[in-house]
Amino acid sequence: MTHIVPARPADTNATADQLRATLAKELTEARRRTLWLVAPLSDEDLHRQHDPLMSPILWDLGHIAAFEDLWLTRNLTGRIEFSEMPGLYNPFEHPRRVRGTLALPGLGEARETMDEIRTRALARLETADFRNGPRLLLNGFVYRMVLQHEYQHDETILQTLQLKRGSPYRPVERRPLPPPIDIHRPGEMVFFPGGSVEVGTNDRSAAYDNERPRHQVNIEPFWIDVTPVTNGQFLKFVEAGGYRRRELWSDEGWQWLSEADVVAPKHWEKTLGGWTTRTMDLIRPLDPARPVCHVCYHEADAYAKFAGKRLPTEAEWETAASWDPSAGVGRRYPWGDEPWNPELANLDQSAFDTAPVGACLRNVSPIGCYGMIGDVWEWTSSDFRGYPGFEPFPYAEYSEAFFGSEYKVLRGGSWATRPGAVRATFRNWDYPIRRQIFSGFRCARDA
Ligand code: AVJ
Ligand code: FE
Repeated sequence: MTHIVPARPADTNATADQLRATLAKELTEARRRTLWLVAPLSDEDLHRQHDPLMSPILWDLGHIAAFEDLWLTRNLTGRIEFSEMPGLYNPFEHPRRVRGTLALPGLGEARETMDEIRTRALARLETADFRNGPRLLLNGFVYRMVLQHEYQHDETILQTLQLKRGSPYRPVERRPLPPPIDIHRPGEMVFFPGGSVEVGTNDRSAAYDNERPRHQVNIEPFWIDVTPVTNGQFLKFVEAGGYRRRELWSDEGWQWLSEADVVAPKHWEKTLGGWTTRTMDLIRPLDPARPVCHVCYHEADAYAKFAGKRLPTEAEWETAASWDPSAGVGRRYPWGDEPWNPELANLDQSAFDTAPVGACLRNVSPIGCYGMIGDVWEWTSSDFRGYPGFEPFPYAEYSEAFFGSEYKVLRGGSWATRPGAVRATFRNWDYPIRRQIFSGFRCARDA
């Protein structure tokens, strides 16, 4: 009697090999980028704590490698014994403000450790089973989690470099940006008629736990700005005494303002010739066409009140960014499901600046909002909380530990975000007083 072996789909191995090759290539590319960003830095710049809010860059490098070791070699199949590695590079054991006092290795030693961990991770990848393994490995999820972790720390490093002490950071090279375009009136809005939409995702191959599950929400009709609020618009708020008008600020915002002693967005400076802004080593006269950047939630909220508007909720933001009313589906990106390229949005760091709003003509959502992905993270009015039915996966310290009313959600990524780390459903969060992030906003209004 012939033994009938159930046929395996012919491409099973080929597909797994392809996935292995793709992931290996992405890991290599991610590391090349990280090292490219830090290449111009001296040993002193790498070890220094440039700001109490930020780690020494060497800590980020060691932490990137330790996280990779934890997830891609030690935790890959067995049960997850700890969710963050113990020791020097555990973020919970050592808050950012004290990381300058840790005994961090030199760059040479750090790079040896990074290489050694990478070699083991790549060797282990060769035998990874993406189909029958634990959920962590299914479809290669854990590799994309580790990749996104490195991408996110690249943006963290760029925040540090924007705050750098001593001589400003000078990038090795800058990708050119599209010229300004004169088709949108500042503050112009589009209408969404309301109704039942879906937000979030059920994807388990790349999405974070906080993006799941996909769920229905009922949205009231609303208006939302076609572009992020520009420097030109925000300057009107500054010049109208916005920072001194109590009635524009929430109690919490006013409290922050009285302690912070702030009169304009971070990195704006008033000179005899007018306001200037600085991005890394580039100081220029305030460009009215670029999105305002480095504002905290309270400044965004006060501006919105000044303009007779409000901030969007994150469900409104996601609807405006990705909901296609005619198809009744959400897109991965405003422009569709096509993977990012430099013409679609200002992402991926190498421009080292924001672009004029609306300049990426294809960066438009079905309802007509421009620039929802890239340039600046956009503050929403929503607290960072789990969606209905949220389940922590694979570790509670990524998202769940931060749920509650302390953090506000930001959406859409910035010029400093790597494309693999953002999509219409991606949720970022920070304290409402924070301005070190590449953060701006757009406004909404009730119908
Ligand atoms: C998602 C940007 C808020 O930096 O705290 C990095 C990302 N989590 N390592 C952060 C993160 C663990 C996280 N944010
Ligand atoms: Fe981290």
